[in-house]
Amino acid sequence: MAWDTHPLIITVAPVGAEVTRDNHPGVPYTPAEIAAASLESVEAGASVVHLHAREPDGKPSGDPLLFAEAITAIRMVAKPIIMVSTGGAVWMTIQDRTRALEAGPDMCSLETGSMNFGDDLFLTSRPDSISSAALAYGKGVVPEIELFDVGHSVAAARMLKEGHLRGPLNVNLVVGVPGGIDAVPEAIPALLRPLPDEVRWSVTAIGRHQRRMLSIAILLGAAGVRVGFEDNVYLRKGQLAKSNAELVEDIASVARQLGRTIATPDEARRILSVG
Ligand code: KMH
Ligand code: ZN
Repeated sequence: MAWDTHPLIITVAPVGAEVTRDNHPGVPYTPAEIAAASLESVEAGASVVHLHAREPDGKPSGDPLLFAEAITAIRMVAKPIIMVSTGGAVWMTIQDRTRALEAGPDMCSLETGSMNFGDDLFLTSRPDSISSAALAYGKGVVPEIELFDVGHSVAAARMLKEGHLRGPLNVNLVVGVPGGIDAVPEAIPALLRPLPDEVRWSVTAIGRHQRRMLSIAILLGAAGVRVGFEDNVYLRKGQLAKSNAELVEDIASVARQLGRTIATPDEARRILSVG
C-alpha cells in the first residue's frame, strides 16, 4: 500500500507512570482529569487513548476502579479506542499490571520482554507475557505489543508463531527509552525486521526525539504515532506544551503537511481490527 493511502492513527498517552507535576504542572492524575485530557485530545485528532491510572496523590496505580472511572467518563462523550497499560510501573507485579483488564478496555499494551528502564529494571518474563496475552484475549481485549528493543520483536514473532498472539499484530515501536533502542531512523526497520509484513505499526519516541521520529514514521507510512505527557511534555525545545491536546494538534498538523489524513475513531477501529 502506498505510504499516504491510509489515514494516520494518533494515540494520546496523557499520563504514564513516570511523569509528574514536577515535569509539567498539568499532568492529569484523577480519573476526571485523565478523561478531560483524553477527550480534548480526541477533539484534536486522537483516535486511541493509552491509559495509566494514578492515585489522587499521583502514585501510579493498577486499581481497575480508577481505570473504569476514566473510561466511563470518556465513553459518555466520545468513542475513541481505549487502551489500558499492562506495563504499569517498573515496581508493579504482573498481577497488578493486568488488573486494568477488568475495566473493560478495547485494547491493552503488552510487553514481550524485559529491559533496563533508566536506572530501573522493567521485567516481563516470557511466561508472564504469554499469560497476560491469554488473559487479554479471554476478555476480548486486543493487545498492542510494545517493542522497546529488537529482542522484544523476536519474542513477539515467536509468540505469534506459537499461537500465543493473534495476527495481524498491532505493534508500537518505542524508541529512546534509556535502556531500550535509541531514537534513530534505523531503529524503525530494525524493530520491524523480525516481524511478518502485515504488521500494523506505530511509533512512540521519548522526549526531544518525539517530533523528528514521528515525522519520519509518518513519511515511512506508519499506521500510527503516539504523543502525550507519558512520553514528552515539550512542544518545542524549552517550551512546555500547554496540554496533551496541543501535542496531538501539532503532530496532526505535521501529518497533514506531509500528505496524511487523520484517522477517526471508526477508521482506527477498522484499521486495527478492534470491534
Ligand atoms: N511505565 C513503563 C515501565 C506500557 O504502558 O505498556 C511501562 C509502560 C509501557 O508505560
Ligand atoms: Zn504506557
